[in-house]
Amino acid sequence: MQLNKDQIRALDQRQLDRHHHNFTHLSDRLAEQGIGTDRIVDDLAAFQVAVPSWALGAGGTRFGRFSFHGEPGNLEQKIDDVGILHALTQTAGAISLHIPWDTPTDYAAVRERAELHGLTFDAINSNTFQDQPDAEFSYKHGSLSATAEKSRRQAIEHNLEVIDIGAKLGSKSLTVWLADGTNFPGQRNFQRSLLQTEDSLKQIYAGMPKDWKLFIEYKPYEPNFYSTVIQDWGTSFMLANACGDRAFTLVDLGHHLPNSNIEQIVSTLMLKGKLGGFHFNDSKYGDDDLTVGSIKPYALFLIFNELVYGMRNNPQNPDLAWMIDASHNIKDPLEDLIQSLEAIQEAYAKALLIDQDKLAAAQRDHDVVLAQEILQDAYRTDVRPLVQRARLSRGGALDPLRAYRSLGVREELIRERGKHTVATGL
Ligand code: AFD
Ligand code: MN
Ligand code: MN
Repeated sequence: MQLNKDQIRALDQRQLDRHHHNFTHLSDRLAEQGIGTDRIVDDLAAFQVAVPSWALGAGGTRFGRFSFHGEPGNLEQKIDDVGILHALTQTAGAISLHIPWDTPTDYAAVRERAELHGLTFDAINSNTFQDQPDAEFSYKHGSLSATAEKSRRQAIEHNLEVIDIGAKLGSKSLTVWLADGTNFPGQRNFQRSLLQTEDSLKQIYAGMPKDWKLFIEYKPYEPNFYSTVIQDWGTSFMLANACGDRAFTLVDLGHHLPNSNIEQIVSTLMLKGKLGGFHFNDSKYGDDDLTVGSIKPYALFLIFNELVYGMRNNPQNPDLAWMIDASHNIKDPLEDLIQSLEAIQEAYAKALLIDQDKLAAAQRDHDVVLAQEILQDAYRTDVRPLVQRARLSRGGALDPLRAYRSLGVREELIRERGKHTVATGL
């Protein structure tokens, strides 16, 4: 299924006057504060987020999975789903694949399909947290950190193969999320695990094409509950430094212990030129993978404030790879992703409203109250007309969720694919 711009434009026709009215009202108000909207709208329109291939079906928990009808049953259909998201939101211009779940059979066909939807292939992900049916050696006791040399070798080879697959599709980066760790004290030697991991990552790094980047994710617990080898940003940062200039830390919003100051982590990494990518989601307790902005929208805004600051002031940090990493147990995955994309755009728009010069002056004057007012004034602004204008400028829908429903997208997908297809993924 593919949506075209005429369908979307026709649908929006009746809402256009209202949008123009709201936009003019907001830009007049912002103009009074000396804030121009043109640049903000351009920045928003240029902002593209990759959608993970593993978030297009129903997720699940260890207790069960409630299937969602019309799920994509193969890679081509996953690309179609992201194409639908991109047509509506104009901010999902890339897909992030996970191997072996998404190993292509026909590369030319897969590339062509992506081009048709205007999509590129973002960071590609390896999987050494599951044993594959045809695997010779098990990851039960670790993969890149494994004491067993054969498991470790197999995990390194897998990552090298993933790089080859990504290169054929035009990806330019590899994301490694390492589940390795232990469940009980004494189970393994911490130092040995870390050294093995560093050595494995260096071998993977050496196998990347020279224009590729390596992103190293961290996470404090799960699936292991006593220790995780790459447990925090410091460990990831240390490993990225050990690998080289093209290795970076990847921040996943759900991979922190409760109440961690993620915006400060972002700020430190950008100062050091080592923030490579971002996985957006939201969380109440742990790696909950909930819809972006559904639990802590103010924290998301504060994170974007640091991202905007870093993008303006830290040329030592490369352009970031923006990705969503969420999972959907009870929502239509595409609706959930539309909500996530909207929340990301809103938080970014609000951060762009912050008057950085005024904030710096308030900080210099130790005017704590004014500094808070500056942040919260931006946060309280309803920026939706700006986000809508950015979408409109690229041919997207004024209200993507409403468009998705009135175009009957899910119904059409069920008609095409049937009720019982199951997407591979988490
Ligand atoms: C799991 C991990 C991590 C990773 C994703 C894909 O927690 O977030 O990015 O799998 O490998 O969700
Ligand atoms: Mn992640
Ligand atoms: Mn996660």
